[in-house]
Amino acid sequence: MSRIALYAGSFDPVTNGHIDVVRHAVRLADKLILAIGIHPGKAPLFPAEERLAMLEETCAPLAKAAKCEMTCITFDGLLVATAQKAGASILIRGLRDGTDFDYEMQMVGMNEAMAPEIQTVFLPASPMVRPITATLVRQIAAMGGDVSSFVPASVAERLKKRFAKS
Ligand code: COD
Repeated sequence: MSRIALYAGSFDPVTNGHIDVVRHAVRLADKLILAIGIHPGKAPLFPAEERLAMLEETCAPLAKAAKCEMTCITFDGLLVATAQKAGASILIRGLRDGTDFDYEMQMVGMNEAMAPEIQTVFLPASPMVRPITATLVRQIAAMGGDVSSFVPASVAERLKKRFAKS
């Protein structure tokens, strides 16, 4: 039986923290779905198509190396409904600290009540990427700071271009 896992996030933009999670997830699943959540009321820095492109270009090599099939999608609405529709039996979540843990435990409880057949798996952040958040990366890039330690080079380049325009 093929093991399908889904890892959802805003990925605005994908960071080395997200990539660390993907690096571990591709070893657990036969197929990994990277799902970008679209919030109708929230204006992202990067449009969904660009976030998809960044996920594809940075994560596909990891999936290939682990012989894991990988697809990137966007979704709105419920995470568990998206997982069910995609045939995923595992929800991957990254854990950085106690704040993540408290929030994630609430989500697990609610998601499990709605979809008991789907198992959430927490992957602990590696020490080097633990402090990274996409929010801080956007903030640093907006102020002209160097984000090259926090995101892949191609993403740093897109951030530079994005803020050069504004
Ligand atoms: N190290 C390790 N993990 C990390 C790091 C890092 N440095 N940075 C982020 N992560 C992990 C996060 O802990 C999270 O697990 C995941 O990566 C995604 O992070 P983000 O910040 O990109 O995205 P979130 O946490 O804002 O989640 C966006 C979703 C779209 C997934 C979320 O809003 C959602 O689940 N929406 C669906 C609505 C729904 O189903 N609601 C009911 C829930 S009970």
